[in-house]
Amino acid sequence: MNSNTALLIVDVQYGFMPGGGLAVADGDAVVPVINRVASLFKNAVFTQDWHPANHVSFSSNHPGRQPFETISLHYGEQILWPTHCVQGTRDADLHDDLLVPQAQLIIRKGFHRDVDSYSAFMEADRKTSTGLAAYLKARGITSVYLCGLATDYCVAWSALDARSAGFEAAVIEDACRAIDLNGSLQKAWHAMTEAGVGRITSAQLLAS
Ligand code: VGL
Ligand code: ZN
Repeated sequence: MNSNTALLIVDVQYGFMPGGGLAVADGDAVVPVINRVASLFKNAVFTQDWHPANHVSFSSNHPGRQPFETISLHYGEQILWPTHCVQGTRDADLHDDLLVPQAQLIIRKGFHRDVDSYSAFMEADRKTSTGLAAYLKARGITSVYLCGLATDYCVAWSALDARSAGFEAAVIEDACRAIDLNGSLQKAWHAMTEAGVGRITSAQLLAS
């Protein structure tokens, strides 16, 4: 992979693994796939969902509400999630078996109590930048490949924002797993296809 391409490894954390706070089915299956493709990339960035315990996205912080219900917040609709990836807990740790020593940046997101952030680039208020686009541009990156968890939330939102910020973007589909809530996976792929996000497998990448 040439030096203007980066791998964006989204939220490969215990909270999204089987047994985690917001478990994604088969979430741990992405780890060996990511390790295989990562060796192709000179540049890699991790994201880490990093919530305070009183975060607005947790149903536990809204008395009478259940996980996966939706509420209306100042920036729009918010899905209420089970408590996950609380700062400093094991649930928030990146998976121990990830082997990507060339990654030099970890973007932590969802830190602000009142705003969620699925995307690695922009918080859910659509105003607060994480700084990732400027970082990538400063390093001459023009194209990003995405992998991790979950396909239909943090991977998809990051891929869409990568396109909005002017990057080429492609999702490595077998290096992701989805939550798939009320058709969210199909909706996410539709939106990504419309936005010009590519779709590739790890086998295609490794053979290229
Ligand atoms: C995610 C829901 C809430 C994700 C993070 O990583 O896709 N989904 N927080
Ligand atoms: Zn989260």
